[in-house]
Amino acid sequence: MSHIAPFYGLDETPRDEPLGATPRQVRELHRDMQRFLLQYEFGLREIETKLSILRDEFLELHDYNPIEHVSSRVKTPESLMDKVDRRKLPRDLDTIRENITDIAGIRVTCSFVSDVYRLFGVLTRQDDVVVRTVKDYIAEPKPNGYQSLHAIVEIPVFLSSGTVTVPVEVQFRTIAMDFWASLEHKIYYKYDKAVPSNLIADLKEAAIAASALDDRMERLHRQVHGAHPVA
Ligand code: 0O2
Repeated sequence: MSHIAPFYGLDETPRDEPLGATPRQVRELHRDMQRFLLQYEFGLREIETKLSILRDEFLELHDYNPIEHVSSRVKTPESLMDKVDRRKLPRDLDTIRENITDIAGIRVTCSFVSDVYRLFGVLTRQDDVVVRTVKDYIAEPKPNGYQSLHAIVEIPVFLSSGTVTVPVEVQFRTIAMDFWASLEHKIYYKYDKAVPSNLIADLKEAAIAASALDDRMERLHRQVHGAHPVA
């Protein structure tokens, strides 16, 4: 078990017992957690750079930008610990590294569904990107209507101390899917996860409408510009 455990409540110490860490130990524990999370920050940067290069290349070659927006985040220590607790995992960094694969997350918003799959393809075909899992909630939306293409990819990060392989969760979705997911997320938290059944039904209908809009916009786009070039 990593020695960072007590400071972040990662050990088995009952919560009402004093932790008894000295200021120096506290500083060291902070540093260790920062270093742990920094590796995920570096993993994010690697994937962000790849996406940025792909976007610029598409623009140059095809005068077309398949990426509307990219956002990214590294989980905070608090949200990471919440997840560890929810999953009832032992509280040590090696277990966290092994089991929590969305510490680094990137969301890529595209205009059209075809761009989602095209970007997923060109990113995951790169030699240094290893696909660990894929969940295609576009082909099979979640029961609440949620749609997106999720992939956990592993990327090498080259440090002075050696190479580490970092998992990054990449979510690809369209603008319409993103709009829906962001509203659903707000509603979910407003009702503290107990969303009234009429709203659940409305949200499901809205997801179907968003999907129909995606189809329609893509058809319109193809009528005007033809099929997109395949990279
Ligand atoms: P955050 O803050 O966005 O990271 P797991 O993450 O493995 O415990 P699961 O369900 O197996 O859980 O993972 P999955 O299906 O790949 O979904 C994880 C992320 O997808 C979520 O992260 C959300 O970002 C998004 N997501 C999944 N389902 C929904 C949904 O129904 N509505 C919305 N709005 N977003 C969804 P986190 O960890 O919840 O939060």
